Amino acid sequence: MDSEHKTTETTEMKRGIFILFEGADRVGKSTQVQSLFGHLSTTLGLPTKQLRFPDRTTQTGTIINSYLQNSTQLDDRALHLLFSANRWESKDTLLKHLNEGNSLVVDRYSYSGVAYSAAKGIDFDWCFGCEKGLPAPDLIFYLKMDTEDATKRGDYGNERYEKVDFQKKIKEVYESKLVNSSWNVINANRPIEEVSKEINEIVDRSIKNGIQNKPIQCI
Ligand code: DGP
Repeated sequence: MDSEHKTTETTEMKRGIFILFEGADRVGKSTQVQSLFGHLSTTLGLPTKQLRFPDRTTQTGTIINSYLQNSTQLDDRALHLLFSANRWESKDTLLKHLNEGNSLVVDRYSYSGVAYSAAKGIDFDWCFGCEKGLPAPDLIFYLKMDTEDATKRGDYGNERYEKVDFQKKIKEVYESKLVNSSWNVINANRPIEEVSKEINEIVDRSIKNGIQNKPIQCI
């Protein structure tokens, strides 16, 4: 066989996986994001990045942060659009990371936007409309916990939305209108390690089943 026809072994680069954590405040999302990041990057050796929304470092994020800390008043719809813009301005970065083979573990995204605004009484479809076209997650973990148990956790009550009645409404929107059979509902009212183990197993199984082989979808 001449050199032109020699077969060369190539390893095709796979795109990254977009994994999202959603849920009301203080249900343990940040801890689980951190834990899954460790599992993907260290245990599985996959290039992985950790992101969170709102991204408080951008210009929209600065206004959002000021609102969340009760320093700025804003119309509810204007605020919704700002949160949505905060995600849209990351769209190209998200796609770049995924296409370059980096998996993403993301703390909150479009569904938080819809749940928190719809819980204020804003029309659900209007809220959802702003998110249409953003890259869709491959896997969504919804951390489920009784509102009373979440409120007992440290630091609760410092930011604008951390009020029991409002958190109950958010939970209600998630569970009646957003969570569907494609989401992974995780009982977060258990020891951290038990929750992480269940999440890791779901992720491992999804990778084994070729979750990265399908094209990136849009919301
Ligand atoms: P976190 O950094 O995850 O603690 O989020 C800050 C707060 O902002 C938290 O109460 C959840 C809320 N939040 C996150 N995303 C959105 C959004 O898109 N819209 C609204 N209204 N609130 C959001």
